[in-house]
Amino acid sequence: MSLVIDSHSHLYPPSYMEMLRSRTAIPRIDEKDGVCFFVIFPEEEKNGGRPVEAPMWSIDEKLAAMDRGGFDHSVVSLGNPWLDPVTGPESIEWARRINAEFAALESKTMGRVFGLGVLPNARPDEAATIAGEIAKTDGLYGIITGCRICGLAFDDPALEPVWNELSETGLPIFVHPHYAVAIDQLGGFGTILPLGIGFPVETSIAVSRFILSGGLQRYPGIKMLVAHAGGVLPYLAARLDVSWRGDDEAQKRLTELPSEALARLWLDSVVYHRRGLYAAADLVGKDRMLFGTDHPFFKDRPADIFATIADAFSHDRAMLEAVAYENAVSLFNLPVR
Ligand code: 5CU
Repeated sequence: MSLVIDSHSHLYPPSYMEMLRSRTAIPRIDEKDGVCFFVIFPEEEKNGGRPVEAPMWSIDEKLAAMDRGGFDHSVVSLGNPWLDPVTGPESIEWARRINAEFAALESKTMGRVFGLGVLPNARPDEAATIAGEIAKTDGLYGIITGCRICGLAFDDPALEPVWNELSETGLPIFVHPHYAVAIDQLGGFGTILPLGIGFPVETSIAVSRFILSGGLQRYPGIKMLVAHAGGVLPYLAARLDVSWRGDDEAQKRLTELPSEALARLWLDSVVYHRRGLYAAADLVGKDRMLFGTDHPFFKDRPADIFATIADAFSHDRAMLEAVAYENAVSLFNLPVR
């Protein structure tokens, strides 16, 4: 393999960790007997949270994990729930601060780590302004967002300034879950059901709402990368098509099959098994899948995560190279030879 790029990798910079430490509501960091605990999900409120570990915040630990996995580069983004806990002008200030920190990662790591920016939890026109600033910032290669922007669902007409800016600038947007869905039905097993089922369904709903509103048709310049191999979309795309065919109103908003629009997304490879990888590759094709690890979450050894894709695509060298690095270079326009 010429190169390997991990396109799904998170970091909580120390400034953000400080902000979590100052909070009493979730998301927050609690300290008990000198140990810090990360409490960002409702389930963690009940079980006391997870110990804060250096890979969550340390760029040196990130580089060490990349070395262990054999990854040349990573595209690193702020972890969930991003700037959701701060609103208005405070959120704008945080967005500029965090974006400057992520922009500096490339030079700090001698070009191994490339940063994504974040949008503030503010008014859509303000978020659009920050998106424009990110597009002009050296060292930032896209943005990460949750499944709502400025608290709004992706099909909300108020978000048009944001979509317009992303389409005009061609700044890639990485869509990632945090809140899960049907959370009242997912309790009782720690974070297994929220993370295992609620997360991918949350992402799938957000992206489907954007597609069904005709968003990708109105804004053809939008480059949307979807976390966790597109959630349940690779499996359910044909079902969306069947439902769309039976709805005249839906066909006015979106004038192509949902699966045709879905095929213009980019998906990461964070699905952990070959059947999932094949379904994702079948939906978007060879040029739109990107290798990712989700570091620092889950404890699978990074090299094993890459081995899963290497094994799944061992019969197709061109596909493996595309997923391992070529697609990341072209989607994010990374300065990698
Ligand atoms: O699976 C994931 O993506 C995550 C995540 O993003 N954040 C987290 O706390 N656990 C798992």
